[in-house]
Amino acid sequence: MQTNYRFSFGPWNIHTGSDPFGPSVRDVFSFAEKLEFYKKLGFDGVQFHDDDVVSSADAPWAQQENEAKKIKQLLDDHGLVAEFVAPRLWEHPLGIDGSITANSPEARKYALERSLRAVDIANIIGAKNIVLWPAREGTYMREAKDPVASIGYIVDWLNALLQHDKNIRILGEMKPNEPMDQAYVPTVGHFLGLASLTVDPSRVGALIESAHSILAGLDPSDDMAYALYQKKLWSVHLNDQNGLKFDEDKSFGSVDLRRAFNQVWVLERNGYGQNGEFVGLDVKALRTQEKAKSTRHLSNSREIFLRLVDLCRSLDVKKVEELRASRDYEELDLLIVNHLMGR
Ligand code: GLO
Ligand code: MG
Repeated sequence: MQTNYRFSFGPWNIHTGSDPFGPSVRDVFSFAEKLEFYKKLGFDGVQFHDDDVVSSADAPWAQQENEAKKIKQLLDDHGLVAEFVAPRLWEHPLGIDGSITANSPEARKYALERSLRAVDIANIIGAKNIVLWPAREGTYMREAKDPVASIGYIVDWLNALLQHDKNIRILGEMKPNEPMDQAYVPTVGHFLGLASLTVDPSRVGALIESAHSILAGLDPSDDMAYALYQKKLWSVHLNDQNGLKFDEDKSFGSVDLRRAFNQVWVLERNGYGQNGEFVGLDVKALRTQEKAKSTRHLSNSREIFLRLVDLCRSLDVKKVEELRASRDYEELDLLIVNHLMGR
C-alpha cells in the first residue's frame, strides 16, 4: 500500500530571521496569518509549544483553557489537526539552569507542573503526542550538576506525565548539544533506553530530527531505522545540516541529497505514515529571505521529500538486491548516484 504522506510544521518555522547576532529582518506574521499558509503550502498538521497555544503558560488555568479551546476551533475551521504539544521550558526564568534537571527543587517543580498543564492543553486541542525536546537539560561544565541524579529526574518526569494521563504518548526529540555544551540523553538510543525504565514503555517513543542526528555524528536514516524497528518512530523533524556546527534547520535535502534520499527510503520502505504519523519539517528560512517569500523553505522541503519518494518508488529494487548479494557496492554506489541524477 502506497503511503499518502501528510505534512506538518510549527508556527516557529515561519520566523522573523533573528539570530544570536542580529535582530529580526522580517515583520512577524500573526498566528492567524500563519494558519492560512498551512493548506496553501500543502500541510495538514500543526505542531505546538504550550505557549504557542496559550498566551502565557503562567496565566490562570481558566484563561489557558479558554484560549486552548479557541485554538481548537480555529484548527477545525481550517481543516487542520494538532500533531503535538511541547512544553517550552527553556525560555522561562525558572529554566535558566535547565528545568527537569535543574539543581533547584523550585525550578523542577515548576517544570513538572507546567508540563502536566501542557498535557491538559494537548487534550483540549486534540493532540495525543507530547514532545520532549530537553533544551537545557544538560551542562555547560561537567561539575555543574549530578549526572546520575539528572537521568533519574528525567525518568521521574516521564513517569509523572504518563501517570497524569493514560492516553498521551511522549516523544523524545534528542539533540546532543546547543544550547548546552553537552545534553543529557543526547541521542535516540539513549532516550529509548530510558523509555524501557518508565511505568509504561509502550507510550514512550521518538521524534527524530535530521540535524540532531548529524550533530551527534550519526546518520539520520540509521537513527530512524533504530526507532522504526522498535515501532517507536512517531514523528520526524526533517531538515538539513552542513556538518558539525550550530543547528542550521536548512531545507530538507538542500545540503546532502543522498542523505535525504536515505531518510525517505527508510521511512517509505517501513510504512512510516501509515499509522497517521506526520512528516514534520523543522526548517527555517534563511535570514536573507524577504518576508513575502519566507515560507518557500517549507514548500520546497515538502516538494523535495515527495520527489525523493518518487525516486524510492522507481528505484530498481531487484538490481539493488542483486548488487547486495554479489557484494558489488561500487556498482550499487553508481546505481544510486545515477538514480539521484535522473539516469
Ligand atoms: C531545536 C528543536 C526545536 C524543537 C521544538 C519542538 O533544536 O528542533 O525546534 O523541535 O521546540 O519541541
Ligand atoms: Mg526539532
